[in-house]
Amino acid sequence: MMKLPTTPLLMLAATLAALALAPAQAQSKKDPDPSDVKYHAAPSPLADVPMVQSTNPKAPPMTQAEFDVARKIYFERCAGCHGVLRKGATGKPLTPDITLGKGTDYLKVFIAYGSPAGMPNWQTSGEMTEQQVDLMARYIQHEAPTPPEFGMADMKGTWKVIIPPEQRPSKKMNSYNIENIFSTTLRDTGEVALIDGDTKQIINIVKTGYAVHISRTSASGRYLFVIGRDAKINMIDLWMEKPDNVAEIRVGLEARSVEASKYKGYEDKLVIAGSYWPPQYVIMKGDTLEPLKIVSTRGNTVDKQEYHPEPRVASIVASHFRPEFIVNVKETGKTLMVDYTDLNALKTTEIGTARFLHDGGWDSSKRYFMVAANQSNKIAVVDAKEDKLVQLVEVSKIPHPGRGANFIHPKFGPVWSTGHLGDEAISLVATDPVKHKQYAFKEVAQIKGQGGGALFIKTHPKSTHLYSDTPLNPDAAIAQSVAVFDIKALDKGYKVLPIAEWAGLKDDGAKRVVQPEYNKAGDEVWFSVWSAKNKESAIVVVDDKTLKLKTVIKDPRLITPTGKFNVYNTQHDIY
Ligand code: DHE
Repeated sequence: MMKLPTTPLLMLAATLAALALAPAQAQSKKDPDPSDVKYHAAPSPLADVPMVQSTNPKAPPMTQAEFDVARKIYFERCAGCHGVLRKGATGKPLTPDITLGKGTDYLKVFIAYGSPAGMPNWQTSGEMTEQQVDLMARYIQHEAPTPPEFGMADMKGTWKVIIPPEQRPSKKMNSYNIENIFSTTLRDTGEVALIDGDTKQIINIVKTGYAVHISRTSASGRYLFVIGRDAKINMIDLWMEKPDNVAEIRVGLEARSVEASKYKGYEDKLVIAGSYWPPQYVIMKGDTLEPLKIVSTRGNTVDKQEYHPEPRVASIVASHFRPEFIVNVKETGKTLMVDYTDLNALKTTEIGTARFLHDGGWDSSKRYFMVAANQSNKIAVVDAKEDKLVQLVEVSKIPHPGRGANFIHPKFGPVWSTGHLGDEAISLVATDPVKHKQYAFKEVAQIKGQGGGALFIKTHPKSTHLYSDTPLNPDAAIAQSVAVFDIKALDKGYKVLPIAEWAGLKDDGAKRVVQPEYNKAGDEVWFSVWSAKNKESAIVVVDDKTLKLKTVIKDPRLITPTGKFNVYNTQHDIY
């Protein structure tokens, strides 16, 4: 049984916190959503990085051992929302100038009981003990320890060319249809599974970084680049008899994004990766990952023009219109158009968009990049031809598109769509400024999905279906199924496909259904059924025409599958 606070102050504050959590206190569009908070509260690899203890004499004392335990908990549970330096990110700032004034008792209540503004109830949910809550309340009154920087020497120290370019095959040495391979994230094992999209067999399980995040391809489709949360990049050559790693490097201590140059004349020439810590991006050679240029993203926010010491690099895409990478900087709300023609005289167009940039994708013409500023409830539309901001489109609560989904709407013409973490809305944003000028870059319609907790939405130019997952919805039935719409009759609502049930898993894991991904032909859709590391997971393949189950891929090696990246669709930005 959970012990309740005993001091009168704690009891009063607990009552207030409990009252504040009552349903009558409706959440505003601005409040963080609980499912979003859990989503950001994933462990950071910085938990195991040694840091210097910096004590504040005014704060309650802590021993070095206590400080180390608290620091680990902070990076495992809190840094995703409050930031590495506790200056605030999607969560509130927790620097001593703020926390010391509140005092230990007050802070303990907030940590234990949470708040209506989205702070999880760490103690009453059983995720932290009373002692741990006390430790954290004291810890956040001391100065935040700073993790080390990660510069060129550190990168070069981790850089390995496993097979040099001249020793690699000069032609494809296998009989796989490599354009239909799915690079599948095995989140908790630090691996990707390369799955043959034609035979549904696993080609290889490749060792990568910790808690792999995404895979992207080189412009030619020959190389795959996989980035782990620990900022390790693995470069996989799909021409090898058995595709495997040919180079690797660490570009920081924590990261999420990687991309390769796609502009004509620069195919397979350069790779870029963006880090959460240190806040920077690095441009590398496309055939070896040799680091060439590191650029810090520290700077001033777009709105209040205040200095932010850790603006993380979120999504990155390669422009098809210019020799540029489009780098989205989260906390400052800036989209950087990085011209890679001369790395020594780097030209960057800095576009002020909106704070909390996260994920996004191209419109169907690949001229406009649509990026979600998730806590700002906006989609920023960036014109990659003119290098300017076209529009900030107000959408619903916490848009989360993945790369989004493009289709032709009977009235509004080409639209790009996104689901939301915070509610059931699916927003359609019109993207044709020529033939449908009156609608262009407006939210022209909202349709209703199954509920909040949506992460990814997908369709394909050859399909008439639109799929929306909801893996973070608190209702298990919703988290374990997907909604599918007929694009030609959106007003008719959706059909529910019971994907997790179709997987027929032997135990009662979380079975969250996550990230629809099409095969190359655009006639089947793959879903991950994501359970804990010690439970069975699977990949369910649906026939896109009939919406019937086609195959279930099960294998003891398919542990915690999440994102899947079809080589052809990723290479050509088809979604
Ligand atoms: Fe992601 C994309 C960051 C949690 C699966 N994720 C992205 C991108 C960013 C990001 C910046 C865009 C990369 C790009 O396009 O260049 N993700 C984060 C986080 O900061 C967050 C919220 C918390 C964390 O600690 O990492 C987070 N992400 C998750 C998950 O929990 C997911 C569901 C499961 C997992 O594998 O960890 C997850 N994120 C994904 C996937 C994509 C992604 C599958 C790519 C989607 C695509 O279709 O391109």
